[in-house]
Amino acid sequence: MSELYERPKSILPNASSYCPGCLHATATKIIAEVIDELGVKDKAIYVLPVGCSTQGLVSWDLDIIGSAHGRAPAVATGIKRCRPDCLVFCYQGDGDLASIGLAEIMSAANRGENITVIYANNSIFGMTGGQMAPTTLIGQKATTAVTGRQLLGTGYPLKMCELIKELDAPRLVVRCSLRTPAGIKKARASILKGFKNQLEGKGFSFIELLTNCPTTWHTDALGSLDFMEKYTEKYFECRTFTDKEERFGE
Ligand SMILES: Cc1ncc(C[n+]2csc(CCOP(=O)(O)OP(=O)(O)O)c2C)c(N)n1
Ligand code: SF4
Ligand SMILES: [Mg+2]
Repeated sequence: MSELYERPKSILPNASSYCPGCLHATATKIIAEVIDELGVKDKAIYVLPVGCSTQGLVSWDLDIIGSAHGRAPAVATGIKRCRPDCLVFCYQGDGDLASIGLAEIMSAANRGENITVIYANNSIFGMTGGQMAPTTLIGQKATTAVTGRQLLGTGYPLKMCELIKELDAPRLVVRCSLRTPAGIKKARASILKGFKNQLEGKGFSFIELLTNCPTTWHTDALGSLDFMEKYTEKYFECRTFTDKEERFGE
């Protein structure tokens, strides 16, 4: 094993407790790889949200601070303003960021805070057992939408990149899918760019990662990848929405 794979320094040797096939684990790994590549392990601070991404607590060998549900961008704002030398990032799910935390993410993005937000969109409240999220697809089943989400009464699934790209302040707004190796490579490069933007003082970066939840989607790992290809990626377009080189405010 060790000949084939070297564990990133920013990852703890603990076994991950994500469900089998969960792409949160892939995101955890590439974020750690990027932190290693930039050599910023000792000054990285992860702002912990609520949801399955809290597994970062036992996965990353980083400084970590908890925040109330959805409030991670506000907490990250405070930390970054006090400790501008640190790399401050959020890794939030769609229930956390696009539902209860919608005000915090939009406000932090609009202020052009010099932080990096990585957003794992699996179109469901995973940790709590599969309730409908703002991102749940039309027709997708959830415990609170047993026959599938209906347009009338719940509206369209929220597209966070498309909302945030309308603001003038963000420097980077990009959506990638972790379904394929090419998508993972693009996601890794985007996270690297988002962290570099922060280290160079450029301002707010938002990287959305399309992920899965085999457990609450009631499928196996491969079935969840099929679902992503057939449905998730058809609705949530993977592309770069904003990529500005200049610093916000200059
Ligand atoms: C104030 C508050 N409301 C509700 C909850 C319950 N809760 C825990 S995780 C979660 C949803 C997380 O979903 P998401 O952000 O999509 O993350 P995922 O688990 O899907 O990765 C909710 C509603 C809570 N912990 N605190
Ligand atoms: S419940 Fe879903 S999102 Fe959470 S660890 Fe399991 S598969 Fe991943
Ligand atoms: Mg989710």
